[in-house]
This record gives sequence, structure tokens and C-alpha cells, in this order.
Amino acid sequence: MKKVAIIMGSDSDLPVVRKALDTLTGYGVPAEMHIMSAHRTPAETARFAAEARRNGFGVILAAAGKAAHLAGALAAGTTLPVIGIPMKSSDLGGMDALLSTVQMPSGIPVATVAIDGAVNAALLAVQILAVEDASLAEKLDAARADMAAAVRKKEAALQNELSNA
Ligand code: RP5
Repeated sequence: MKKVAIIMGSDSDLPVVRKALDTLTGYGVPAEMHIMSAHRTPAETARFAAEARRNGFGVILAAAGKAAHLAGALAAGTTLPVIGIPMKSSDLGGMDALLSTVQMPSGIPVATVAIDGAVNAALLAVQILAVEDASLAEKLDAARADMAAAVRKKEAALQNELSNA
């Protein structure tokens, strides 16, 4: 199976980004996590992107805050799918990072999830790998069935409470 790269701009992103690693691990998807910055370590970032495909990666997650260029900088150096995670690491509540990540000019796409959306970024990576992996697709279906069952249980509990009120 292809690996997923989880790249973050700073160790201050780690508490949120760790949820992506946990999600991938839960699906048995191999992942590597690294700190790299489009601004502070541009050479390492460019090298990582250029070598990612031959190093066995299938998807790259890129988490960054403020003037968040990490996802775009990685996407510029590879045709692997790159998923940007805008981080809520500034006084602007992550809107700065969201717009910096999502507003890529035509030609170099970055799939962008919600502010601090590390779990959905990981799930999207699993879904991309599941295009060619039936057992991963089965795990995704099972997780969605569990999610639906949990909602139905809560609905039943609510209706039960209301009818006894
Ligand atoms: C971004 O700037 C990082 O991704 C982080 O979200 C934000 C702040 O970084 P630190 O100043 O905490 O290292 O590059």
C-alpha cells in the first residue's frame, strides 16, 4: 500500500495534526509525519515533494497556519494529490490559512479541508487510496455504517426522552 505523508509547518501544529496520524493508523494505512516549512525550510520542502512519488507516497497532507503556503509549495513539486489542512494558529482564527490554502491558481490544485480538519484530511487520503484497494473501501463502509448506527441510537434516545416528558 502507498504511504501517506503528513507534513506540518511547525511543531505548534502537532496537537491537531496528530489526529490525522491516529485516523490513518486506525485504517492500517502507513504514514510518516514531518515538520517542514514553505518559508523556513523551503529547500527541504521542495526536495520532499520532488521525491515523494518514488519514495512510496500516494497522498500528501499539508497542515499550516497563517500565510499558509505549505500545501501549495508541496503541490508545486509533485503530481500526487495534496490535501491542505488550514490551521487555527493565528489571531484571525484560521481564516487566513483557509484562504491561503484554498485559493490556488488554476494548474496546481490543493484539496482543502476545514480549519483544523485533520480527521477529514486523513479520511480523504484513505478514500483516495481505497480507489484501488477493496479492503480499505470495506473499512470505510463499515465506519460509515457505525456512524449511522450511532446517530440512530441518539435519535431513538431523544424520542424516548421526549415521549416520557
Ligand atoms: C505556520 O505558522 C505553522 O504551520 C504554524 O501553524 C504557524 C505558527 O508557527 P510557529 O510560529 O508556532 O512555529 O508556518
